[in-house]
Amino acid sequence: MVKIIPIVLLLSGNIYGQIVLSEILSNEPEGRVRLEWLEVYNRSDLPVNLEGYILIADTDTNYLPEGVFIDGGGFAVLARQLLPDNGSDSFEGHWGDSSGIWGDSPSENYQALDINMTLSNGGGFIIWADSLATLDYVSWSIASDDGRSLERDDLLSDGSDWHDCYDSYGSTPGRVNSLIPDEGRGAFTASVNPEIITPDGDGLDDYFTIEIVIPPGARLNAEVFDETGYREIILAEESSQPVSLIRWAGLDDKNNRLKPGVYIIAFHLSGQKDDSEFIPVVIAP
Ligand SMILES: [Ca+2]
Ligand SMILES: [Ca+2]
Repeated sequence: MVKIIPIVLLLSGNIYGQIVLSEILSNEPEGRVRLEWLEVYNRSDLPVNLEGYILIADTDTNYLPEGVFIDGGGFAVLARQLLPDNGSDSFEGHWGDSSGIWGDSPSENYQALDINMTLSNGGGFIIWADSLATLDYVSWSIASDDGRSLERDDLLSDGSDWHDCYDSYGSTPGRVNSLIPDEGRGAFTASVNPEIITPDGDGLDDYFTIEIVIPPGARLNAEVFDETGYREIILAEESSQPVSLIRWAGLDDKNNRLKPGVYIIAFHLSGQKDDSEFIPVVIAP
């Protein structure tokens, strides 16, 4: 009797090691509850079946269900509460279109499923495994900013570091993670271009372009003072945007054009980092 080797079954099995943990949101936005989630990434070119994988989050162990495939190069979100339950908060309600159904809008174009887990803000760990071995592991011991995720620096590197999300939305579920700015991890930089403006409406040097990078979790105040120390305008107040671009045309807080002269733009950082920077600028006649 000829023995038939089930090659097809072998090919359709899991490709272990291709799925990595890519993002974690443990500190829910605005003090809400049940909104924790984590994201995994398929770094192979082929669809991967999640069946057979095991997720351990602190004391909760989950065996991933049958029938869920992640496309090659695709993401999946494992959410504590994917869909609303009797009007409860849900991942779909916060990061989707709030229809109560997952997958019915362009913002829901990736796999998402419910998982049994509670992620502590201030510290915890997640293990991604199969029945044979731990495949990936991440832990955290400092609470991130409200609603700000932790992201893997490099999806293709096994031992990658992680960083607080730099995206202005605070997280990037189902899509590529935010990049650490060129200025570097934890950097605080402010630059103004040009340093002299001629706000006469000729389209040339009519406004300052102010670029600011702050560490995720910090708060920025940016104010403009005249030479006597009088505050003319607030350009940013308690802003938590890690990367921001402000255009200022030399107007005060009542929208009046400031008289020609030297002004100081003061940047103050608070929260996760305290720091200040002062940049003199000139409004020419
Ligand atoms: Ca929906
Ligand atoms: Ca992401």
